[in-house]
Amino acid sequence: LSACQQEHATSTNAQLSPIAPPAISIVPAPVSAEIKTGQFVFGNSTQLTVNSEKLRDVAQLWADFFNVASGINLQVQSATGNSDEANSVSLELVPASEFSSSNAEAYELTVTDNAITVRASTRAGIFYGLTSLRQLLPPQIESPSPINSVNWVVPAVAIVDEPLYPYRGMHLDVSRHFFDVNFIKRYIDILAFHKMNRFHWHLTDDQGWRIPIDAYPLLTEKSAWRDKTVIGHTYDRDVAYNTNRIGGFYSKEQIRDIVAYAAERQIMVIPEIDVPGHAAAILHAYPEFGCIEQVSQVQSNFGIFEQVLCPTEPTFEFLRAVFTEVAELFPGEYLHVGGDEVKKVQWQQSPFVTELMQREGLKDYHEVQSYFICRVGEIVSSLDKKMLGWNEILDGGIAPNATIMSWQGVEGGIAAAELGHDAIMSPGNYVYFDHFQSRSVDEPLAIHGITPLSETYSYNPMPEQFAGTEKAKHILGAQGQLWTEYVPTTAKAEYMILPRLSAVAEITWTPVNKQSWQSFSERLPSLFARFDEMGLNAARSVYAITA
Ligand code: TNX
Repeated sequence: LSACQQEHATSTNAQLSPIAPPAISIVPAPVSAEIKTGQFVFGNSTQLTVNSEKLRDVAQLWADFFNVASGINLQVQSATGNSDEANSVSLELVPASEFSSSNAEAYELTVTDNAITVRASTRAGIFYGLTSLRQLLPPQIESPSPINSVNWVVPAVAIVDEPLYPYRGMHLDVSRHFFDVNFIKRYIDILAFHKMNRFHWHLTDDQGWRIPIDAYPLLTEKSAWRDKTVIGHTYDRDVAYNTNRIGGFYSKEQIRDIVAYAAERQIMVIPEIDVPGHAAAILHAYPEFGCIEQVSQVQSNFGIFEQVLCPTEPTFEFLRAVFTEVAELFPGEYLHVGGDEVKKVQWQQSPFVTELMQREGLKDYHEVQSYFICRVGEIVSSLDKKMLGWNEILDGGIAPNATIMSWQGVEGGIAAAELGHDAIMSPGNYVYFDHFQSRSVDEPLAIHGITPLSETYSYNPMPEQFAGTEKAKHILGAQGQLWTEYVPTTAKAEYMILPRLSAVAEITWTPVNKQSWQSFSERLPSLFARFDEMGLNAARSVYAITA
């Protein structure tokens, strides 16, 4: 290795040696936690009380979770008004004007020998307080079956906490490989465990369309599947499927179920319908929305393909129908329209596009892309949603009200904020989890380089020049990405996201001056113990010997 490579190798493979576990081990680390003497012991007489009926479902969700491993059947009860009821967990919804923080996701968690109290001005805050309480319990609380050998105790502590950013997201590509409802819920559980609040669901791409649209049934009938036998070298070459038709899709009922499941866990689901590129699956079903005559297959390979939607009126009517049905399924404020990696070749071959450019005064194909996205933006606005797109939608002029997801570095996010638009930071070299996690030869197949845990942890979503300025409010937060070209199984998906997702959770929640790689490393063993209990296949790459 050259000197420069060696430096890279050591700086990106921070080796960890065993260290004494900290007294409490919460990820993401709270704003402040004052450890006291004593402990709270859960038992059969422990009560879970709510001071407002609005908290009953949040409380019940936690009781259902707690009961599984502990076997203690916590009953949710209305508070009697006597707040020092012995051996009780009290959830208290407080009027915003009387609460210590104006952050809607803030909470306070106090544990004494006699009582646990969670206070917040919102249900989300209470949920996060309970999530911290979950992480104060022994790791075995995560077990899916009853454990008799553990005392369910929590150390006395006073925690005051709130997130740094309002957008703490994780993405999943279900087009390159399809993941079933059970796994999507498991994925949402992982986010919830980390107090993440946005799930970006990449539902369409060249390799498969996963959401039914009643007005255009062929999208799923034909394009939810790819034929393994069409092309020799496919993503699926290493997977022993017992079928040559690979793929699948979610029913509308399943989608509603997932959206509700996420909402109970304070997570907004953001659907992505990727246009005008990444359109091979669309054009397989409906070739008439392309610019040239072609037979488009649902792709089985990695790459950027030429298939692109043509900016004709029938195409926009199609997209209006699609986004209308999508908007009905997803109550969240955003619709993600993709916009990434658009090849312009088929536009260049189209007399229609030449004529459109003359008519609309579009100087080049970047402006055609901008025209396309602006038209989609009008559809999205008419549905009372905000448009979210990858940073390429800045090309040729950004559409009004668009929020940018900055993946090719941070420049797109910075440019958007400079223009007064919101941005979510998702730069490939820090938060793309299809990358390798270490230089070990044992790492499974990955793409696009190496992004070790320490590298993800080192990322600060706030561009330096914005810190403390008016522009800072446009940086909504950050998001980890899992693209699944080379992620055919759920075990591998878990391996790729864990524990790098945990690092994203911490850099978006914990104040920058409280973030510490040393402290995070000390909390890792407890995190791994919890993942093990959950049966999650987390990567231990951070301990890999790679010299
Ligand atoms: C680029 S990131 C893509 C995806 C690929 C990914 C692989 C983005 C907006 N587009 O289509 O899956 O690279 O890392």
